[in-house]
Amino acid sequence: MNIQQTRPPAATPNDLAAYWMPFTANRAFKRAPRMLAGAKDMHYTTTDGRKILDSVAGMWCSNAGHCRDPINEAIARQAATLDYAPPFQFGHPQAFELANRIAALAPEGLDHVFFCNSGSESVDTALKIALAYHAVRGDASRTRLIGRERGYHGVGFGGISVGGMVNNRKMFGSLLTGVDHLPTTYVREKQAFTKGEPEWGAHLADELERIVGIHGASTIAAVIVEPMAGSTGVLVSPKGYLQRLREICDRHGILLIFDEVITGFGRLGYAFAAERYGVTPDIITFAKGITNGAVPMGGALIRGEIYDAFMKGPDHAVELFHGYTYSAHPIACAAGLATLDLYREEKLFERARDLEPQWADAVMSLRNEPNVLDIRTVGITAGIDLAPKDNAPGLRGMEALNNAFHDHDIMVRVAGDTLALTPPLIVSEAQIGEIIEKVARVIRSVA
Ligand code: PXG
Repeated sequence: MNIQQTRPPAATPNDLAAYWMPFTANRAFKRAPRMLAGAKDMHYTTTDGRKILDSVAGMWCSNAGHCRDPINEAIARQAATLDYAPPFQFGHPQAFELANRIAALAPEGLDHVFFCNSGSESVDTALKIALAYHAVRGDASRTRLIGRERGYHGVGFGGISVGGMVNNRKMFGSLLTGVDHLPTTYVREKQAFTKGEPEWGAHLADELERIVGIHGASTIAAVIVEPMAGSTGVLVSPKGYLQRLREICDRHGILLIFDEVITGFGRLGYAFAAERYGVTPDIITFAKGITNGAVPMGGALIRGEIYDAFMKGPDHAVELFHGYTYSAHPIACAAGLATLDLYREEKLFERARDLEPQWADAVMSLRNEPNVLDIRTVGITAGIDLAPKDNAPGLRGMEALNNAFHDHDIMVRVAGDTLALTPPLIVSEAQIGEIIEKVARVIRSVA
């Protein structure tokens, strides 16, 4: 080992210039960095040794809490045994085992898994499979994709095309052609301060009929929605909305894709939100929680009939021209298997379900804090809309994130002026109390 390898890493790099940080106010960050050095269970530690309560599971990822030994040990074992295996024309046992395990958690019928490395890739994968499915069946005029206003489906060109958050779209050209958007399901006047699914709004799914009326069902390949729109600030599906989308899709031969990158693996109290809502889509995308965030991984769960439609033609021929160098990476698969074991052993999905009423009550207790315009909750999530400061949308949110970290030892997420709370599912009742107390102080600090 040379000297460089044995030297302990500097606590804080002294030059922050080279790293162009993603989705970050780079200049503000580099003036006052929020630097993380370690993590365990419900807490991060900072480079200056403070303990920060994690109220967001990293970024909706670490549902079992941080640095869990069984996951770390599985990663280390796998790295020492099979570090990399080419996924095209070769396999390794953990990939098949993990696919089986994920399919077993999914609603009946969703029994094939395509692996990739992120939520964005999982969305591109789902959209491409939807288009190709219609093509292999001789229905190649079905090319139109339908997303939703305020939807977030990652940052690939497919994902930003069907996504509906303007800042993620407006700088990037004409995007995919042939995309339409459903309206958002969120209307504050009708839904403010709802715990769980709002009563009002199922009829907004009928907008899909209107879109069919404009373009013709024979041109539409798929509809993609998040069962709970997370990134835009926790927008909960109204009661009956997803059922209605399913019915309309069925009527017109349109595939329904649920983007469960956030809602998968327990966030709403079930393995997938599809189960909570009793609605089975044709494709589910997942990422984040599959490895507890410890190794990048994403994927798409596919209905058997879709898979079967591709399994035609000569035996030696590749059936789908799609895949990634790191699809089903052995270390990600090992982390995924250990993560699913942990979720099962600690009954974390059930735990989330049991905690939901208490969580919702606790979060709603913030409704009289200054500038709170709305609070939404579902599963172990919450969105808290704060009034924007005059002429400076997003400033109050950024100040809240910053004050939370520097002054109140808690990590929160913000989307504009909306705070999002999504703690690891191991959160204790006492820690829920601590989150609420700290967030109340944060909200007051930006009053
Ligand atoms: N789909 C959904 C529904 C997501 O929430 C992605 C796709 C993309 O995943 P990748 O792995 O490519 O980032 C996401 C990502 C937030 C936040 O603050 C949410 C996400 C990413 C970053 C921030 O809520 N979700």
